[in-house]
Amino acid sequence: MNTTGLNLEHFWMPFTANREFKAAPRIITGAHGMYVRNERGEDVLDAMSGLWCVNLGHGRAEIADAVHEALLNLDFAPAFQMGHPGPFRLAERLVKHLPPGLTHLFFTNSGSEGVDTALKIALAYHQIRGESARTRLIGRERGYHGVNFGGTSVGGIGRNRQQFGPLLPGVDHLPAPASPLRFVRGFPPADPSAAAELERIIAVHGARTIAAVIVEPVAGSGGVYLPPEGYLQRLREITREHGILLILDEVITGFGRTGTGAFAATGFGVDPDIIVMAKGLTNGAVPMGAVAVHRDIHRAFMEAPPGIELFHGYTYSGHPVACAAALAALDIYEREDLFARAGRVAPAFQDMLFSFAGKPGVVDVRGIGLIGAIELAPQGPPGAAASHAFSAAWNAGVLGRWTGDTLAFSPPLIIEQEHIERIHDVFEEVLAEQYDW
Ligand code: PXG
Ligand code: PLP
Repeated sequence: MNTTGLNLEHFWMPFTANREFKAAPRIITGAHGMYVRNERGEDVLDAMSGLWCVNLGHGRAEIADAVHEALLNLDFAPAFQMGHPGPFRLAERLVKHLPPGLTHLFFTNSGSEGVDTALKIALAYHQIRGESARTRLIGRERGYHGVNFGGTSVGGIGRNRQQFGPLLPGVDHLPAPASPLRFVRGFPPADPSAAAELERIIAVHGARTIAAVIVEPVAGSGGVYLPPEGYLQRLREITREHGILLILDEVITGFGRTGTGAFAATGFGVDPDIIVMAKGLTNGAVPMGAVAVHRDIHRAFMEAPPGIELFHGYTYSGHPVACAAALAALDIYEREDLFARAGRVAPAFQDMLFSFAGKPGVVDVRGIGLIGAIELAPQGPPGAAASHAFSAAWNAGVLGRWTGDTLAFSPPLIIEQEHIERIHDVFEEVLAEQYDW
């Protein structure tokens, strides 16, 4: 792809320091398999699955063909009061990978829309059951739930909230579980006080004012933090006891990322009322999100008086092209047995990440499955250390990701040993230079 003469001025880039970027751009011009291509036409190993989404690797011809065919056969169909086969087929296929009770799907165009949809379903569910006082929503510090108003409100990353005024009223945040230990592979040891905070919030407001608790099984964007042993199960017990819905935001952890099956919910042994997914659903090829709800929630809506059950939906809910991409992606996940494969390659990937433990400048390593993080000692202002390492790695041929002083990794599930070694070698070189090893 020729980028000569590319005018960088007019596109306002998301979550980007636009001025710094445009002074020293990093342009991706193509991608295939485990690699993206830089402006010079060189392959750069994608250790991030793009943005945690290209779980099958880039350039899957099957997805491209399915999208092409869908565009020619049915480019668009109205989603309200009309149907087409795509979302019915896709919903049926997804149910097979979800925890047993989650039997109905609502389609959106992104994780952010998925989160706001899930929150609205939770509020409406209580209302139709005559519990309209249940309006409070509870998120968690360090949580990321996208950027729409609901997700921003329950999100717990300060910088993502502070520009936008009062946000939704009636939102509380659980504290982020804090592990006293560093370099813990997998789940940190149990910390009963973390989930007990939910009981404190319930005592303050009264359970009958609380609609839902939303958490990521593994906090991704906030820096890859795993739940302590038993933490999610305890949140489940408390929410169930008090009639509060538990929403798991699996936008990152879904589709094999944690190496414990299709979703973290089943792998981690927690039984949510609602799961939000996106990203790996279409392998990132076409924007799409989805909200899976428990049959009891769905049934409550279907038992309401006749008429529209939920006053919510997007022009592009269940878009035929997105459905085609998702169905093709599911074919590949299943045929190549990639959810299981992620579990098999995970130990080698985690070995590689944890080989950095104890090196100067490395203050923590965290991870499970094919998600992980290396937290660096600050150098200058917050974020400077990890952004420097990220840029140096990009220049040396590996695409990672940084958030705060943490480097994040989330490679495609098709990763092989040679790629694991390449990630290791590049980051060893970069960090050795940066921290004078
Ligand atoms: N929930 C979670 C848990 C997410 O990780 C969203 C919702 C929102 O999805 P959309 O499709 O609206 O972006 C996400 C998205 C990063 C990064 O590197 C993370 C996300 C998106 C972009 C960058 O931290 N997560
Ligand atoms: N704004 C206006 C004026 C609209 O008519 C619509 C949809 O019809 C929207 C926003 C929402 O767009 P979407 O359904 O793509 O989310």
